[in-house]
Amino acid sequence: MTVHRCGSVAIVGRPNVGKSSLLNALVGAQLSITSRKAQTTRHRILGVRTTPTDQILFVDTPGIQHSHQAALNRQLNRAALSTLEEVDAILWVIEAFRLLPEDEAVLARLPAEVPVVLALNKVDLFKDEADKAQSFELARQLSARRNFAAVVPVSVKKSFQVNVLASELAACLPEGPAAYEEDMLTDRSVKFMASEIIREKLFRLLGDELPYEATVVIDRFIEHEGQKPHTEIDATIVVARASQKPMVIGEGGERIKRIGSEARQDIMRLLEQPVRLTLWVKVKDNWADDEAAVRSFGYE
Ligand SMILES: Nc1nc2c(ncn2[C@@H]2O[C@H](COP(=O)(O)OP(=O)(O)OP(=O)(O)O)[C@@H](O)[C@H]2O)c(=O)[nH]1
Ligand SMILES: [Mg+2]
Repeated sequence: MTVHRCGSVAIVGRPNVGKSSLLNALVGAQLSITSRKAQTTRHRILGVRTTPTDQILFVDTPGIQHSHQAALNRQLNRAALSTLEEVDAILWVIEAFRLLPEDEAVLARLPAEVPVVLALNKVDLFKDEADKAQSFELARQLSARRNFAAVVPVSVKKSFQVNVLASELAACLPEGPAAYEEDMLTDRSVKFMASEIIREKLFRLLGDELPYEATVVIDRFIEHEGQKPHTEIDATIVVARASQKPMVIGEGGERIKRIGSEARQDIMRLLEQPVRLTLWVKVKDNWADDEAAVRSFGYE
């Protein structure tokens, strides 16, 4: 008889290595937003993967980083690091082709007593055999420094070895029954998911122009039932400085319109009903530096 396993896995790594992309691939749903910008993830996101033999409770975390010392950053690091002590296993993600000082800092913080699976992500970016050999050498050197439960090269982009990674992680978990219903994917509310989708569009459409402190607050979220069910959402994009407001709005309001229409499409898909979305832009001076403001936006 095969055993059933269930437990939690924290996904950690420096910013931008593909942690949230990997979570979405492992769970098979867009639960955690992703973008080219570092520090896209700001909250712990739970994603549940259920198979007949196991259930893995993945916790996506903000990228651990040390270059900025603003209050927002301290909160993000705290969120990521405190998760490490509470889980049954850790998935440490790096880019397959390089190890930066920030990766080293993460390695140094992995608790000794928790099993760690190392994922070498983005192997689709290898240009030739030499790149591959270099990555193999990197994996060998890291394995000499820490006894990993497994080392798995993966590519989220090419869907390469994502299932192999899941099996390796499941093998690290304790025996036990499933903690959640089979169809449960996350513990986050639809309201939270809606605000995250808007933030993703903001990050993706403004790219490097927008400082990373921008955030989204849902002011109103009303689910109308009856003959024509639909959801009405008012949301405010909060930027740190007055000069950032025109960037978000764009010429003739073209930017904010695009953010709104792309976000609305995704939220409609999530809620499976029509959505009316109204966006506002507000300036809040230096909120990323202010502990009280960071807390009031829900980053704890
Ligand atoms: N080429 C390639 N790009 C990838 C792969 N996985 C993720 N990416 C890209 O890497 C970027 C960062 O991905 P995220 O999933 O947001 O990274 P993250 O580690 O969650 O980043 P933070 O939340 O900022 O810490 C995005 O542009 C992804 O599309 C992959 O397998 N191959
Ligand atoms: Mg992320």
